[in-house]
Amino acid sequence: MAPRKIIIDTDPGQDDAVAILLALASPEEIDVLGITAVAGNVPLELTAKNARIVCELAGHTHIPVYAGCDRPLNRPLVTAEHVHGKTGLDGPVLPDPEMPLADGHAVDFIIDTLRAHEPGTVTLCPLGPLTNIASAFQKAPDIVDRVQEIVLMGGAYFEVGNITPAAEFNIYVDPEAADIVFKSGVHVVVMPLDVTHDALVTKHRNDAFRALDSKVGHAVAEMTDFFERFDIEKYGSEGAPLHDPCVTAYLIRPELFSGRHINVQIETKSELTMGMTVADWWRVTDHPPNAMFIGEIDAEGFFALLTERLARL
Ligand SMILES: [Ca+2]
Repeated sequence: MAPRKIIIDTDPGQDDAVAILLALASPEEIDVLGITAVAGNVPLELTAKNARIVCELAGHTHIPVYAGCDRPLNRPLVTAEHVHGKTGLDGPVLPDPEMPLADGHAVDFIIDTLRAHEPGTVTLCPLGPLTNIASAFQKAPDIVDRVQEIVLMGGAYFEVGNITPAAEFNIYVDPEAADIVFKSGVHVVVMPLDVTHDALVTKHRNDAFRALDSKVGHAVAEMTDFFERFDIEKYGSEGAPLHDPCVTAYLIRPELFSGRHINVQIETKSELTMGMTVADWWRVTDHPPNAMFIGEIDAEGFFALLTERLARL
């Protein structure tokens, strides 16, 4: 089978970095057409820089990286330096990128790419707030039907929230954008906290990254070392959840994941529960399904895949 063509929309972020590395290490399954940066974990200037740092770390300097929206559709930006550090990629010492940003706006790249390819052949992989994707859908409604699928990290049902008691960070930062995406009619595969909180980098798993004894292996080990401190303090878990790599792992080995095809809606009105992903897990309404909401991951298989692929870089 030909590799699946994707655009990675991202706000790196240590876990975004690992998601990108996994994609770039997997050319049999994934063809990365481009990377679009969005404001999220840290401001746009840093996410656009970090995306290029990651491409250079992987030795894939030919991948075009575009800067996109620097703030949510209609609210101020909320960032997460408390998790990811001041740079967004705290942990390893990595050189500033030499590769330039690609010319043009990320939103136009998304639009042009979807128009240039056969309908149903390009998948969007958002790993941050959905601002770029929603902006593209608003600016060029003709592209919506051309999207093969959206596979995203965001939301939560049983785990509820990580930035507020009710909301997961990516959705909370730009709930209006998320609302547009979930109502777009494009089939969405959702990797919520319910799943990513089972993808924990335990000491044993982090040692496996370090044991690769490569530039990439050490960098990934140091990145997870850094943001693990936050999660261990907060949740008392045995390691940091690797949220975003669940998206790229799904494209390679969907059988590692299982979920339910259900209706998912986004809260955009209530201040108390703003950005909540209201997932009809128990199918108590007759709202039509719009998403495959993932509930379980084979964590051992996931980390085996990740370690095996990172070894190639
Ligand atoms: Ca992210």
